Formats: sequence, C-alpha cells, structure tokens
Amino acid sequence: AAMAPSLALVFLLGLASSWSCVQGSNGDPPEPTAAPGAAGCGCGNPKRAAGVEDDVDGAAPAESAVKYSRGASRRDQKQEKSPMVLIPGGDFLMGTDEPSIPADGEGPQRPVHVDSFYMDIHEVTNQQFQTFVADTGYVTEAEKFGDSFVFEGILSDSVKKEITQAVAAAPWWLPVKGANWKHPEGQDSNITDRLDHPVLHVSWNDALTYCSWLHKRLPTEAEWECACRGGLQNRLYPWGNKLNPKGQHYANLWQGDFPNHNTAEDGYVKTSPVMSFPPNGFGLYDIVGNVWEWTSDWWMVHHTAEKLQNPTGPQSGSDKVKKGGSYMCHKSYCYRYRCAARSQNTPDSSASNLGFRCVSGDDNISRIK
Ligand SMILES: *[C@@H]1O[C@H](CO)[C@@H](O)[C@H](O)[C@H]1NC(C)=O
Ligand SMILES: *[C@@H]1O[C@H](CO)[C@@H](O)[C@H](O)[C@H]1NC(C)=O
Ligand SMILES: [Ca+2]
Ligand SMILES: [Ca+2]
Repeated sequence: AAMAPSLALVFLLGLASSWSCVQGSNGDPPEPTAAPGAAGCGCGNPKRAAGVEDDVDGAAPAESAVKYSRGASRRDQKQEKSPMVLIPGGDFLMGTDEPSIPADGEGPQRPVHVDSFYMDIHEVTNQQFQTFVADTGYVTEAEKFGDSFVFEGILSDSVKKEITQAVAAAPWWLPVKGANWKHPEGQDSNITDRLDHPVLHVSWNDALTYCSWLHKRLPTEAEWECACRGGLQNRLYPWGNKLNPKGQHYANLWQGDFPNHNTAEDGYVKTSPVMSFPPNGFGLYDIVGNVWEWTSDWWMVHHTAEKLQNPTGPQSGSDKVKKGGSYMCHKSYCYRYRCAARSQNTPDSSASNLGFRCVSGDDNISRIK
C-alpha cells in the first residue's frame, strides 16, 4: 500500500510528459480572466494575380510616420520584445474527424508529436513592427506592390470611389492603392491610435523576415494547432465547445449578417488591441479571431492518419497555411475560428485581416530572452 502513491505519481508524470500538449483536458472552459470588451476570417482568399504588374510605381509613398534611427538605439528597440510562453511538447490529436469544411483538409484527426517550444503570447503589433522597420529599414511587399487587399466594409467612401477591380469570388475584397501596414485602409488611414493592434498587410515573406530578426521563426501548422488547443482534447475552440460560454465573447469575430452588417456585439468592428479577450489554457491571446496568423507550412489538403513527429508540411507548394480566423469570421460564411480549421494564401499576399506571431525553439530562447 505504501507503494501506491509513488506509483501513481510516476504514472501521472509519465502521462504528463508524453501527453503534455493535452494536459488538463477536462473540457470545461476556463473562467474569463479579462472582461471581453472589445471586437477573424479568411472569408475568401484575396491573392495577387501572378505576373500582373500593378499600375503604380514600386516606390513606397513618402512617409513621416516612422522615424528612422537605424542602428542608433538598436539595443533599446530590441528590448521591446513580445513576451513568450512555453508550449509544453508532447502528443496531441491534430485535425478533426468531423470537419465543418472538409474541402479545407481539416481531417482526418491524427496523432502528432511536437517538441516543446516558446510562442509569442499575442499577435505581433503595429508598435513591434514599427520598431523592426525603424531598425532595419525593411519595406514590406504591400509597399513594393503599391497596394493590398482591404475589406470593403471598413473603407471610407472616398477610397471606395477610386476602386474598380474586385475579387470575383469574394467581391468584398478590394485592392486598395497605398494600403499597407502603416495605412491599413489606404492613404487616408493610419495606425497612430492602433499601435497595440495586430499589424496588418504583412505577407508571409514579411512575417518570416520579422521573426528571423528576433532569432525567432514562424510556427509550423502542427505547433500552432497544438498551441491553439491550450491543453484541451477534441474541442472546437481554444476554450471548449461553446462559442460564448456564460454569454461572454472569447474572441474578436463577426456578429450579424456577413458581409453586410457587423453588430460588433463583441465590442469591435475591426481589429482589437491584442489581449482584449481571455487567454487560452497556455496563456495565448487571440489565438483564434482578431487576425489570421501565418504558419511556415505549405498548403495541402491530404493528410496521413499515421502518427507524425514534428511535421513541417509538404516540401513545396504555392500557398502557405494560415490559421485561426479573423474579426471577419462568421459561422454562416467562414466558420474557421476553430483550432482544426485552416485556410491559405500565396506567400506574397497581404490583407486587412491577416497577421502573425512568432515562435522559438529551446535552442534559440537564450538569444531572445
Ligand atoms: C491619423 O488618422 C486620424 C484619423 O483617423 C487623424 O485624425 C490623424 O491626423 C492622422 N494622423 C496622421 C499622422 O496622419
Ligand atoms: C533559431 O533562429 C533562427 C533565426 O535566427 C531560425 O532560422 C531557426 O529556425 C531558429 N530555430 C528554432 C528551433 O526556432
Ligand atoms: Ca468583432
Ligand atoms: Ca489571431
């Protein structure tokens, strides 16, 4: 009998080490730790037409909003880094056998092992991206192309008037001249009152460059999904199966009639400041909703049901996987604010509902702490 407690302990520890991605999988939604006050989804995938030159020159517009002090206060600037949290590695069940959108390759549910890693607790903000640009002089792809995709519903009438071309399959996406991370809805908009919101209009290439600058990288899809699940198993959302437990909003999504009327019952019509909604079990904020997040994997829809170790996706492809949905996601049109849900964009695409966060393996953490 004296052996029982220690055996039980060994057993529990054993379970914890091999299944730590799914620790605490009791399915109860965590209590909200922050009042949901404020306000994501692909809802069509605006893409740059391959080989079509934009009718604007490649130069970024003259810009005074970002003060360049390249090198001068490099060290100080790097210290404005995003807090990260350890995502315990282990085995988890990726995908689902009850796909809501089968064509997206949400299934089958399959066992996957990921090693422990660190993840930014929130999406990369305008403030953080501004620091990066001030330090490096980096010019994003949207700035080089001279335009980016913006959701029609958030454009001013004067900007809308100047646009003729739209994406046939998703007419609410408009290519807006001069839209980029500094001007999220085009030239007549700016980020001065949104520095704590997620950066928008960053391509996959831009996102990777930002993460590398901090000795970080983009998460694999498997890492992202393990992180999204927050230790719960077989749940739709990072917090459980109910979209609004106790009547509360847990993510910045779309309420109302997409794409015509957003009631913003969650407090936000567009993006929200990062960390406006409760974190998941791993301490990650806005892992679904607010903005879509780029992952490092190439897109494909056929997955093996065999167990994989640290999968990194196909060797090549044309699109990259994005996860989590955005403030534009509504169940009627884009039910993709679930951990198993996924969508894709070409690596040079950018839009007003797509951002990212970075991760780091144990080997790099000493360089960024
Ligand atoms: C930023 O936009 C606001 C309106 O949204 C405007 O009042 C302000 O002058 C703009 N700031 C700059 C630096 O353009
Ligand atoms: C370590 O950082 C470099 C960039 O500095 C990155 O390419 C590499 O993937 C990182 N390794 C891990 C495990 O995060
Ligand atoms: Ca909202
Ligand atoms: Ca997000």
